[in-house]
Amino acid sequence: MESSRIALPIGTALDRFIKNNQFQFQYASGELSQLLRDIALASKVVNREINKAGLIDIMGPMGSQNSGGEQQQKLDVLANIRFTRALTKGGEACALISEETESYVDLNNEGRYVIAIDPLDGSSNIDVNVSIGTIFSIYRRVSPVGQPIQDQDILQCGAEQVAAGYILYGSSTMLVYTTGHGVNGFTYESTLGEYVLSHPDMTMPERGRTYSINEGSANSFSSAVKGYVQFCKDENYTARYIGSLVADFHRNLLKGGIYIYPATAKDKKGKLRLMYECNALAFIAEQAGGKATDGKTRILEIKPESLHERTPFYVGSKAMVEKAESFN
Ligand code: AHM
Ligand code: MG
Repeated sequence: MESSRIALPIGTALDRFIKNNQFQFQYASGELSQLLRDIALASKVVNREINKAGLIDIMGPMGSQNSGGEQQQKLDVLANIRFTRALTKGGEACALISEETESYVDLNNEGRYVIAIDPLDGSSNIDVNVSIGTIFSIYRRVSPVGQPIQDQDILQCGAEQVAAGYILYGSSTMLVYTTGHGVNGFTYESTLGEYVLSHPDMTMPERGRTYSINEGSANSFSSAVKGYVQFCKDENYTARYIGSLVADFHRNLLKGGIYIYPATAKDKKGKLRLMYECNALAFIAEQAGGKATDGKTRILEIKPESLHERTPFYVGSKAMVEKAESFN
């Protein structure tokens, strides 16, 4: 993994870090840097709103449904508005794919980037003060700038991502991202209003002793998944399942572990969305030395056929993902 030209110390502000590492990006135009800043800014606004949840009327169901027919929470909708607004004003993005909207949003034909985002992931945890997250992927558009957006711009493989990241609204708020040159984590310092470098060059342990899977659905797992879960128990692994993908992923990134959302008898492709949940985390996992597959195929090589496509998801420490795959 390449490190930055000048290794910046812990405590460096995100803006400075982005600027310092801009040279690594093959299109060193500053637009990607601006996009990352736009996303970071919107996340600060979302963070403020999450922290107010309970005090004002922003908790609970919205009374509407998202692209997957799931109940939208008020904060889901609010977060979607915040990110959409920041990316629209920024001008660098030509299209936005979001969990919250049925089709993509056409932003600005002059923009060079396509963004896929889950503005607020972990819906079931929003109302109960448990960690939630934002997940984003950034792609270069394929069609010429100035032309209307085409399918080839939208339905790109995860391997085409130029940057990806997540924000974890947890015991502290963190932004973790990669531009394909390693993974760096920033903690939000609320008194300064800045993300500061707290986790430089993050790497995922080769193996760990934690497995994360919703065992409540065990009756509908395949015999391969049941077999792997039994293996984890035989090895006395620890079970940890928050039910917020970003939080479960982040723990495994730091400490080693595996997260699985498998196909089930009811959901043949699992629950998670390829384009705005799995691809970003797969990119980060690989950049940190981990692995992400659908149980067989590398996530980043799956060619999406539709915006809200689902995929089984195995992600985490490389040796653990490979062990889980060996049961298939
Ligand atoms: P969401 O997009 O509706 O929030 O669903 C995604 C979430 C993930 O964060 C989490 O890992 C998973 O759904 C939990 O699902 P389940 O309750 O079925 O285990
Ligand atoms: Mg989600």
